[in-house]
Amino acid sequence: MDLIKDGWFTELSPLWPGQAASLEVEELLYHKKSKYQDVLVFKSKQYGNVLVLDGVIQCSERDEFAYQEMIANLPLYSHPCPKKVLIIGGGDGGVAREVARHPLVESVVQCEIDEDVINVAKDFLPGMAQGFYSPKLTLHVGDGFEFMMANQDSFDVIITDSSDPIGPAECLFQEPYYELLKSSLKSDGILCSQGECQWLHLDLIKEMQTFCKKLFPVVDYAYTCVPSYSSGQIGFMLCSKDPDTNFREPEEFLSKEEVEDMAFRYYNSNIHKASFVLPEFARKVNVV
Ligand code: SPD
Repeated sequence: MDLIKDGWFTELSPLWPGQAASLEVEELLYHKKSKYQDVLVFKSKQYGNVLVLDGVIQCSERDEFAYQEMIANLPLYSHPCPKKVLIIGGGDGGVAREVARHPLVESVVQCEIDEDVINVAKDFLPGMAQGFYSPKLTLHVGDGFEFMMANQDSFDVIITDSSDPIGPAECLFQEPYYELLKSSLKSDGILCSQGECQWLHLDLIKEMQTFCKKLFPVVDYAYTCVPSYSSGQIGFMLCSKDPDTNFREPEEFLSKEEVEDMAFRYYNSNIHKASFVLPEFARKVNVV
């Protein structure tokens, strides 16, 4: 299938039947099959460089911060002392960039299976790939399941920055994966995972919340707005092993000056709190 036709990239997927968004392409920068997936990078007319895996947009330079700041900082600011963090996936480096600059984080381990994505990000998405150069980061190219099985009771926070639940990432949206996340977290650990879109995947979100509730005393769901993602929105599943966690009240409320010092472009403490308030159509079918 031609991903780029007549100068436009169109994002077609069975995950959003009957709809597709397009971005106008200025230049094709990279297109190859890695060992795991089809990897495409193009320079768009309005969204900067765009990374596409198996035909689905993963990030654009224009709006990536709305995703990376939220998936990283919602769990980090919900934990009293997030010293040791594991990132599963996140091959573009944007989540590592966000986690590494949190003042309380001492070490970050990232486990990404596809080395080609890491290299493509270093070449074409330097603003995101800066995460890979943090002295706090240890990068492990390999399978997240195997890594966590070998590293039990180890992390304060685990972030899963995955692609969508079709193909290689499907298992990351299922109960056995969450059981493994639980056993890799310390006794008061917190996880935050890419949690799909309320407009597209409410049934999946509800199913995930149901098994998460069996595993964790505290489960919640937040979302952010990302124009380049299908339906413009994406959510996060958050779970804590500590029954006293309240995701809706950040451990630290940042002043305007602190937000400016951190150079956040999306995250602040009010949006942290507000991101858990769901529209009625979603709230009423969710179990949290
Ligand atoms: N529908 C697209 C979901 C992509 C989620 N992962 C994004 C990776 C950004 N670091």
